[in-house]
Order: sequence, then structure tokens, then C-alpha cells
Amino acid sequence: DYQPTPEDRFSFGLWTVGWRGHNTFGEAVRPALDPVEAVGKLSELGAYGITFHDDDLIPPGSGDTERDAVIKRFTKALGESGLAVPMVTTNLFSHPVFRDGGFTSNSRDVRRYALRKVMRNIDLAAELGARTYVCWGGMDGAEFEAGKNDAAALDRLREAFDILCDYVRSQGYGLRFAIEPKPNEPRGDVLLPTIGHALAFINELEHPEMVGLNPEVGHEQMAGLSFTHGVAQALWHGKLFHIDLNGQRGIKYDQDLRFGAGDLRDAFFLVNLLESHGYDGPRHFDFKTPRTEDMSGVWEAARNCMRNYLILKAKAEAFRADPEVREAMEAARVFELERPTLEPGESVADLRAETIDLDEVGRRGYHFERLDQIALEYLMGVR
Ligand code: 3MF
Ligand code: MG
Ligand code: MG
Ligand code: MG
Repeated sequence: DYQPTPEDRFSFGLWTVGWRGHNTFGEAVRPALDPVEAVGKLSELGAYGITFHDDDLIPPGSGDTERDAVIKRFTKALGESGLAVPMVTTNLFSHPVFRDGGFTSNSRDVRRYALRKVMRNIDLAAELGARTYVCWGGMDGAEFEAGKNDAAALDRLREAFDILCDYVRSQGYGLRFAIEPKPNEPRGDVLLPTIGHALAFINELEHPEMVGLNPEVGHEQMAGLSFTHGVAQALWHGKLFHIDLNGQRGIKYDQDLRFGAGDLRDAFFLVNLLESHGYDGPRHFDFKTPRTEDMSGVWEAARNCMRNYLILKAKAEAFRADPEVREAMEAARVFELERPTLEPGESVADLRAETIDLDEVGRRGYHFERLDQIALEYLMGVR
């Protein structure tokens, strides 16, 4: 009956169910959500984890005593509910000091403050047993080319990750970092706009093994890219440390619809990929319930993020197990791609001596239409 359990490893950001619906044009439409209530409600719905930015949990400007009290109360709620904190992240975007970014602000004092803010929250993340620390640098970007030296920004971003990796190592924390790419919003152009940019950047770090990705469905789709292909490449590099699941309809603002809304076809192939290619991290939802909804709609959406994932998982399993699919994949030569182009024992001389009948092979059809239609029929529920 698609009822989630903690074994499904579903997690939610505190800022997702807590989003009050304010946007560029409209003010908040929903009341503030007590983090303790979020913990209770999410565990009741069958989630296994909750994640947060420092400022989601601890009201900005809190003194040490107030901060300790908030953490104590939250930790108690976690203990009572059994909910885990698999990932933690930092808000380096809301406060006016971050208007030109965090790690790559032109202002050196802001960059130093950003690092302090992250380190303080890393200590809390480690204390709560988190394994992943996400870095979304959405305010790190530009509207004007002349105002930002991109090479220097990349130098400073690398410096920030090198410092943070050293810090985690020196403290002996079991944390890894996950970069979350996004093409734009809130900045006109954001640094590390796509999965590919972030993968290339990681190679330049002092500890590339400590840094991977937290790709988000809608972010890649905002760039017109296929999320499923992007995630497949992240997995291939061993860099899918975490994931933000949600829904998006095309190249427009970051919609953060519940998972399954938006591009349902891509959601099907994404779940199929995650469930068959060894991803064992949390299935984390980063969604925002549209402001038409009251709190009942928020919980409805949270429940349905998980429900849609489980429905798609069942459909993808049935699809993969179907002998007709197997046969259609054979006909489409899908498995032939797994065979090395030059097998052991074969030489380049063998390859060069070979001939091909270009007319004949050029007439070859690949039968992807049939295979895709079967997938679609699973998705539409007639198989
Ligand atoms: C913005 C996002 C962010 C990140 C978050 C986690 C506010 O589009 O997706 O949500 O996911 O900062 O690091
Ligand atoms: Mg987002
Ligand atoms: Mg989004
Ligand atoms: Mg996100």
C-alpha cells in the first residue's frame, strides 16, 4: 500500500515543510512551524530523517544559552521519534551580508564569517551523527561580468573546501561534503551551475575524495538538462553522496514541486536508476508546497513525495523484471554497449584490419520506440 517506513530512508529538509510561502511577490501565507512538531509529524508519516540549515533550527541572532536550549529540545524530540539527522547544511544566503555570496563574496570579511558559520554548524552536524554536509552556494554568483573575477572566485571556493576538509579531518568527524549545483536563482548566474561543472571542480581540490554531489531534480531541469543522465554520470564518478528530490516543469523559476509532480517520465527513470545502480544514501526531498495550500496541504505533499517514490519504485521493478522488456532491450542492443569495444587479447591491428558493410549496418534500426513505449505503459498503469 506504498506506506513508507524508515527502511526506505526518506528524509526531508526542515525548510521544506517549514516553508511559509513567501516569494518575490507575495508574503508568507502559513504560520511558522515548530521544528519539534516537524520531527513528530515526519516520523508519524514514515520518514527516517530530517535535515536543516543552521538558521532553520536556531533562530539567527540567538545567544549561546538560547542556542543550546534549542538544540537540547530538538535532540530530545529526535530521540523520542527515532528520526535521524543524515545531513546538515548552512544558510549562506538569507542575511544581507551574503548579498554577494558566502565563500566567494568579493568581501574578505564576509568570506571569513561564512567559514566560521559553516564550521560552527559542522560541529553540530557531527554531534548529531550526520554523514553528509551539503553546500549550496546559490548566492555565489553574479549578475554583471565586470564585477566578478571568475578565476578568483573559483580560487576562493577551492580554498574554502580545502579549509573545511582539513577542519573535518583534524576533528576526526565522519563527514563528507556534497556540493549542490544550480544554474541560476537567486543570482543571475550561479557558480558551479550544473553537475558537470561541480564534478570538474572537485578534481582541483586537495581532498577530492571527501567531496561529492547533492544534485537536485529541478536545478538540472532549470538548465534544460536531463536529471537522470546527470545523476547517472555522478554515480559513475562515485560522487552521488546525497540527492534532492522534487518536481519541476521546464526551464523556469525553481518550482520545488513535490516529487512526482513535474516531469513524471524523468522521475520514473530516475527512480529506476537509483534503485538499480547501487545508490544507498538518503532519498531526500527538497520541495516547497505551493502557497495556495494551508498546512494540511503541506503534510499531504510530504506524504505524497514518499508515496510517489514508492509507486515509481514498484513500477520500475516490474519494468526491469519483465521478460518482454529484457527482450526489447536485447533488440535495442542495450547490453551490447557493456561489451568493451576492444576486448582483452584483441589488438588495434585486429581492429584496423576489420571491415564493415556500411550500407548494411547503416540500415540498422535500434527499436528504442518499442522499448520506450513499454516503459510508458508501465508508467501509465496499463501493464
Ligand atoms: C535552493 C536549494 C537549497 C538547498 C539547501 C540545502 C534552500 O534551490 O535547493 O534549499 O537545497 O540549501 O543545502
Ligand atoms: Mg532548490
Ligand atoms: Mg528546486
Ligand atoms: Mg536543494
